[in-house]
Amino acid sequence: MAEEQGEEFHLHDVLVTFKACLSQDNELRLDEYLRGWKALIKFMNSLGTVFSFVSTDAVNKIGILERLRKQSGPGDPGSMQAMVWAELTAKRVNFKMAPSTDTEASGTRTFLRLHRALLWLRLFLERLQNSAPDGRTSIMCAEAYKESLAQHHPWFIQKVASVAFYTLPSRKVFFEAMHAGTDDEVISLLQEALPALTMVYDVAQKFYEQNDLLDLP
Ligand code: 1PX
Repeated sequence: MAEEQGEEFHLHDVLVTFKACLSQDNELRLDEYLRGWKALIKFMNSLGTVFSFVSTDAVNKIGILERLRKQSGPGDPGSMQAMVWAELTAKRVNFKMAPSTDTEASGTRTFLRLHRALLWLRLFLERLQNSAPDGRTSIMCAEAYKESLAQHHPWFIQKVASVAFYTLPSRKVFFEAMHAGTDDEVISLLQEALPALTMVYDVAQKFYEQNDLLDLP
């Protein structure tokens, strides 16, 4: 389990947490997954308030999943797969309509929103890792967004997001904010973090695909 170091974001914490997400038989541990997301939000918040509309939604979704975790019984294995099966069995997953309140939202559709965002993160970090010192984070972020989350967002959110990307700090500031040492050290940590993120993403993607859950409203 990652011991978070004070209030500062450390890229290493995220790596450790996402590495701990999968059990040997590929059960995705929700508590670790949510801990990883919380560290990422901490990072995003350290970049400034322009991103508050993004972090408010992500924090809200983490909150929904945490509440469901607290409500689960003592025999619950705490995995994403167990949560989804339990909700499908109890007919708690709405295949037709988006929830009108947070309490109505199933864990299954809420997890899917974070899962889609994890693809954005993966594509963004891949670009960051391969970028030249003068690479523009706003472009990397926008390209990654276009290939992932944008496909699920309505037009006006896409517009707001595309404006917000221009306010992103430079690659240099980004690297410093990760608190992982020199540029080369940040890059080698990213090289280690990406396969861990990818494994977590792939396990969830396959599970949602096999169970026809990728388009939940
Ligand atoms: C080491 C680098 C770390 C960078 C960490 C950044 C963390 C990013 C977290 C992004 C979380 C986004 C969650 C979005 C979930 C979502 O798609 N929600 C929408 C749909 O929800 P609904 O319940 O209605 O079906 C909702 O409409 C969301 C709106 C908020 C806008 C989302 C714009 C996403 C842009 C992502 C890029 C973030 C750039 C941060 C750079 C650090």
